[in-house]
Amino acid sequence: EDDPIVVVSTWDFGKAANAAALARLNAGGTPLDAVEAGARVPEADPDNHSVGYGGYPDRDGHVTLDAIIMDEDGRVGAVAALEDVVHAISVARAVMETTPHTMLVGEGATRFALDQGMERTNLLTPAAENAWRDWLKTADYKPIANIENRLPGPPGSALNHDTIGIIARGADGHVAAACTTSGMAFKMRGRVGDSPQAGCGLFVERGVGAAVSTGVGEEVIRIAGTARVVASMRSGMTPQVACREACEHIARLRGEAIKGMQVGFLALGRDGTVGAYALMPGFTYAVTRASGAAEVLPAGSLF
Ligand code: SD4
Repeated sequence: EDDPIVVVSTWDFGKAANAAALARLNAGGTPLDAVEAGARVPEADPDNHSVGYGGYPDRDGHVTLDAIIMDEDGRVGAVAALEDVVHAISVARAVMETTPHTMLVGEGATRFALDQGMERTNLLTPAAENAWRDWLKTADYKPIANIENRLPGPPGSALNHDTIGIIARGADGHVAAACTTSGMAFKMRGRVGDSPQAGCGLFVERGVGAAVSTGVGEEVIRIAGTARVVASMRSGMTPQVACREACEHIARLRGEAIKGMQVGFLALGRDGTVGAYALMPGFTYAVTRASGAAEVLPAGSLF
């Protein structure tokens, strides 16, 4: 764990994102460059139905993206309910670097992205549109993360995807994080989840570390989940114990209401220690060290 360079991210598909992030670090990029490069991988992947291009739409058929990027100097930029632009994370970064604000939403966010020279793209792929039309037959919204797992496709197939949260630590020990998603499939129009909100989808604090979250955003927002995980680490908990504590708090607070819902936290401590925990089994995360050696690990779970 004394190797300062490490990239961690949520879910199996985080491995490809980590590789892109590590390549940026190795090419002299900052941790911010690295997490942006990593987040762009699933954003561009049409087979990932909960991030970027190919994401499942809201119930009115619009793909809307939420993303945030943050570093340990308290620099933060985010977009919510962004439409027609693939790389929400790069729009978030531009918000951080070129505006006096921390978040732009909806039409204003799209206009800003186009002004920045980004391309307008229809994000709704035929596969995602078909899934939406199928869903419309019942229009039964179950706010269950990994809702796409219940659609045809074996577990671990391209359908088995979710929001990405990614944390990178560079050679100098500095940390940055990013989180990007198309949110819960078939959400109400205008719904914004945890992902683009600082302290919910991610949080970074100098000298402490960082945390990211995935799963049913409403449950993360109720406890300002990643702000809590990082605060717990600040007061001495290991990343693993801090992630577990946040899950326990959700369970305590919500009882029966969270039955069948998934929330997962992933955290990186100051010393490079990685920890993760989830409400339900099935949450995995990818850890990539400087050598390029990558592993995908299952997180512990409360239930
Ligand atoms: C959200 N946390 O919008 C995200 C969803 C997610 O698809 O993690 N999965 O609530």
